[in-house]
Amino acid sequence: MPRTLTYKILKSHLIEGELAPGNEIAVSIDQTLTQDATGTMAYLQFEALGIDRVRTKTSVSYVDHNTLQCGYENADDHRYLQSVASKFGVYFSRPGNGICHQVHLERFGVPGMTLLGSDSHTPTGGGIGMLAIGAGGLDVAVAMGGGPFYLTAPQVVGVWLQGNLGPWVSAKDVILEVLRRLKVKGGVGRVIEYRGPGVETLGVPERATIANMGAELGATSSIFPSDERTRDFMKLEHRGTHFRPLAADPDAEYDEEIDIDLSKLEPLVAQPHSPDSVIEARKLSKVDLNQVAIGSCTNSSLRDLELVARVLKGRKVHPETSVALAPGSRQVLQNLVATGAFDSIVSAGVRILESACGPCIGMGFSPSSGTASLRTFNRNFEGRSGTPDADVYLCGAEVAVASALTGRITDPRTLGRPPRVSEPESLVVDDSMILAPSDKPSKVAVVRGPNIQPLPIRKAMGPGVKGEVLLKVGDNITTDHIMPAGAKILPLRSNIPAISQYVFSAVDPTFAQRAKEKKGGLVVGGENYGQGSSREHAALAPMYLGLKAVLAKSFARIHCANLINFGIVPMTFADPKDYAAIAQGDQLEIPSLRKVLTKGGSTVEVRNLTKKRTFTANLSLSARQREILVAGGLLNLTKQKSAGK
Ligand code: MIC
Ligand code: SF4
Repeated sequence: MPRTLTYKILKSHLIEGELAPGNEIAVSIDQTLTQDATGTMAYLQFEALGIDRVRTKTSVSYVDHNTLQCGYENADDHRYLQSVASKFGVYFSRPGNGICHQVHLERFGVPGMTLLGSDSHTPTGGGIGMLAIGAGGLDVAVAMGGGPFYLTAPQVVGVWLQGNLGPWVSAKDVILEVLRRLKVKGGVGRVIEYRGPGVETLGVPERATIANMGAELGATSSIFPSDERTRDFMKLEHRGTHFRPLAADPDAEYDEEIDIDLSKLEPLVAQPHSPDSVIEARKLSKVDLNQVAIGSCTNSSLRDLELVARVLKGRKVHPETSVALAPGSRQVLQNLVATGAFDSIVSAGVRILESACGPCIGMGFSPSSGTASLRTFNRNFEGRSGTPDADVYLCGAEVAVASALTGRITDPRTLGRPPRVSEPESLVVDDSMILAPSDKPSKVAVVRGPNIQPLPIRKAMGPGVKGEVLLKVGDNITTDHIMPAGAKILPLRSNIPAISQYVFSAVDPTFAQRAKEKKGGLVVGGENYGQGSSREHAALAPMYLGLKAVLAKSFARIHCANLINFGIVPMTFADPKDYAAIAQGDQLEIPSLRKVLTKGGSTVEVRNLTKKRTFTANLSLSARQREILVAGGLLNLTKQKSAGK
């Protein structure tokens, strides 16, 4: 039977389940990655599993999010991560070495392998033909321990690319076009597979940009074939022996097909406050910019930054606009220095930031109040920049650099002929910031500073659920709404009691206090609840506050899995009209929830005691997920099983 590339890789890694869209399957994981903001929890969970060494082919721990050290917290985390990596067999990419996805692509990714990462942009690895998936830290911890990863076998969307990108049009415009068509929940339950003659016109960094931002579609992953361009990239990285060609069978069938003629695209921009609010750059020429930021795991490859440097050569950035640039990796930075491109960037008046996530996650460089910021990033959710009333626009390197010169959003085609950026003939490759794990693990002591607090664990589920609707929210609520990030809150990622004070703080600052006073309760959400990041803190911290269940119209994949992993029951409205009939403050009761879960029931009666009405909620859960919920979470279940109960 002809297969898509996605299903070829799934088949070669299948451990359990029937490989057909919609079924729960388990696959083996070859590689894992973690980053610091989700990694401390993932390694605490790994330690709790009681396994002495990782069992993957390669596991890497990156430090790229929490690099501002305005106190002991982040530095404590880094020391813990370095020591725990060394002890348990994990490579450690030191702070300053770059953003996990960029470095992983350069130094570790292998076509055809599976990669599970505790970050939603892990699918960047799809740029070299990996099946790379983002997940919560606990799922990654289990995979590090050699356990399988459970997922719903996806549908596969085939995106047929043809033609060549025109001058000043880039890979970012391809993914913005896909977002314009499919929207932020159009990829849920699906893998986006790129194919067609247009693929070979894109190099690996460009493919990685497209695969990266498939996360904004809610997709399980995105993937490109592995071909001669992949071979060139791997050779440049001195890893030619890891190359293998891979493609879908020519007559493979797709669940949906989309055609994109690259030559018809033009420079695009996503407007505030959603990555799918896409419009042509030329239509935004009246937007004055307080700042331009170039970087993030989406657009900070050597290709992008060489382009930026060539445009800036001999020019100055606009005096009213602050322009910052963060190279995706130290390798990118070293090569910019080697080619002289770095000089053009610095001479133009660009502020140079550390090679890390930085402003993408609100770690510095927040815009000034009520102004507009143009960023080559992937997310522009309200408040994520650190400035609640800022307008953040997203674009590729071409639009960003043109706008940096003029101080307003500018279609780069107005600059005349674009500079030529060809693939380099060789690269500076220096792995000295990647530390191999110890070969004497018993001698390594794990260092736990005061910022590393123990993991809270939930008790097994009671017979039913009763509680108040603590909050009712609308559609497309992001994990940035549920558990905000930024320079102030991120350093508390290893301290759940402390971070839980900020749950929903930007939506309703009284949430945490009320949840505690009421000893927990429920949250009601609209469509695509929990879109965005993989941060399990968006489940773990609400669990700590006593959240028992979330009733929504639909859920985003990773957040739904995280809720289950921490014993919070995700339920959907059988009739979306019932959403309207609930108000914040209503008392809900589901008396026999545990019984229904145990018996495999797919629906449950919910009583609204305040409104004196009853309605039906759906439980779309596998047998495994029900077991996890009844046990009060995956760690409890794993412990029970290993104790033979
Ligand atoms: C993000 O881009 O939102 C993050 C920060 O990288 C998150 C992970 C986190 O919250 O630590 C993600 O994308 O998963
Ligand atoms: Fe870092 Fe931003 Fe990429 Fe998340 S999206 S990994 S914060 S650069």
